[in-house]
Amino acid sequence: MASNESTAFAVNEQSSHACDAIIIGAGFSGLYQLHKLRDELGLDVVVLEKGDGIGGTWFWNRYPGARCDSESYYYCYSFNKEIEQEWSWSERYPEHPEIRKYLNFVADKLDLKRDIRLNTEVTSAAFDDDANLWTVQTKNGQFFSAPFLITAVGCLSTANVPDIKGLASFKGQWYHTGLWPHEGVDFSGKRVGQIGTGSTGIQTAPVIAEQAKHLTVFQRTANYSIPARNGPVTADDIKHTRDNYDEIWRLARAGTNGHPFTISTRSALSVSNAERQEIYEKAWERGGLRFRASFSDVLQNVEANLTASDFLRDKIKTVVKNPAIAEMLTPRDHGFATKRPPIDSGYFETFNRDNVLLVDLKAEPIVEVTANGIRTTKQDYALDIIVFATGFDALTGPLVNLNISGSQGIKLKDAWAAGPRTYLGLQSPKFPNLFTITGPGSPSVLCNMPIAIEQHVDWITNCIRDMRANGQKRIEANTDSTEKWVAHVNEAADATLLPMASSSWYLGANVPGKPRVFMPYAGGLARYTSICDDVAQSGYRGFALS
Ligand code: NA7
Repeated sequence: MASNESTAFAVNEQSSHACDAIIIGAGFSGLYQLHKLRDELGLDVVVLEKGDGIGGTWFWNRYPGARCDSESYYYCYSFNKEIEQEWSWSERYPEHPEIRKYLNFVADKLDLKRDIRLNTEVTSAAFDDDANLWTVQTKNGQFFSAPFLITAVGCLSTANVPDIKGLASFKGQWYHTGLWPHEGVDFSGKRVGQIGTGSTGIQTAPVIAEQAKHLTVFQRTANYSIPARNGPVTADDIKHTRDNYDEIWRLARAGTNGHPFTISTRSALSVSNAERQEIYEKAWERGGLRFRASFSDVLQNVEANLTASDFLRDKIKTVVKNPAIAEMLTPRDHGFATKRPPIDSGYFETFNRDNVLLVDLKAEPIVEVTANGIRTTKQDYALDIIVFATGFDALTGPLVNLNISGSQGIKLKDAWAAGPRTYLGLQSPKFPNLFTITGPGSPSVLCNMPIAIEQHVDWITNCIRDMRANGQKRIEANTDSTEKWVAHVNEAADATLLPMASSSWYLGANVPGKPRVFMPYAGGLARYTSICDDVAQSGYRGFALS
């Protein structure tokens, strides 16, 4: 017994690693943060990554049809001209393997992999007040310590598998889209049940329907969707983008959502019905998230929102042949874009197929999963495979699950029990020297992510650079600045229609028991960036530095 204990201790001692900064996660955020701290500040940095490859969100989300809703030419880094000029995307919306290929290309080009530890899952992180040091423990028994801890864990990385009675008794296979098997799933000849019709469910249903014998879609909340109009990127597109990257990035940073297009300055209510219809029609034909930018007030004014919602509801009727099914698919309980708007490739058309059935869970809730399928209050559906497209414990889930204890041992899960409390989404009081890239309270998921990530990473890097230049060892968000920021996040959300959608994951409503708090900052990326810059220029107002 004694010898076992001493052996275990020796292993831990041997595997403990001290460095200047620890980054958790090797997706878009972790890779860029590593590059900035290591190659610009010259720090000794380690990235700890749970997966056996890099890619973050895109390492895990490999479900059929998984692709990004931002367009490829701007779903990428903007910090390196060579990468910009050397890389070319093949499709308007990048599919998951191509995004991983891109991130591997970047990592190889910048020689990042030598500082990334794969298969290294963080199980806890604790702050030592006396030494101003974070110590991180991993599942394989390693310890890492550093003055700075930076989470780059993504906002949508904790799978939400609903706790449905009887799931363990199911004789078939079940999968969550966010934890998809790398070898893929063979749907041929299978009866598949898909639960969930968010962005993921809307992407995957058409692909599963083509491959499976039969698909039953279990829908709790009907959703709006805009056609993606995906297609190949041409040589002319690539040349045009490469020639115009400076302007593309300027536009992306100047906007609300980090997309390089401007939101119209006209109200939807300022034009005639005919003109409005024509504008929506053009946006529908062009496809993608840009539809939302057709007018200035789609997300600000209920009447304006209704014009967009009605337009999209009518489109469902024109696509879906069976009027009863079209009605089931028509969202009636929330306005367009008050929940994250999906974009699709043939979603509504899928319900015209003979091998696809739609089940309305509001009319017949799921009672249980049986050995042979799903039982609702009305009937049994025999299934071979269940696909959970049921989303994520968004924003807070990935952070709370790291089991973080801050100053005086306070746990992040307790500090955030009533909802996340951050200053600028970057730090939380009592968690000194811990930075949360795209944390709750920042624009994060309301943006094209790489642009939001770069803004955060640049700010964090500059902050650490300034601290080192000034001989400061500790930075901690003040409680009063945090309370004011939380109030401002609520105020920014309330100035939009976003809080209207009571089942939105922006509010945490998709996870039973999670506090209902609007989590991302809805004041827009440009405004947010200028607030962060101003805070830094003022000598980090709202933070305590020592
Ligand atoms: P979402 O958008 O959270 O969608 C999850 C879907 O699953 C949604 O339709 C939910 O219905 C449904 N859901 C969740 N729990 C259940 C249970 N218990 N029973 C039935 N249906 C359920 O996740 P996605 O993965 O689609 O998208 C996440 C983001 O990834 C997306 O917004 C983009 O930013 C990229 P609900 O609407 O809650 O009634």
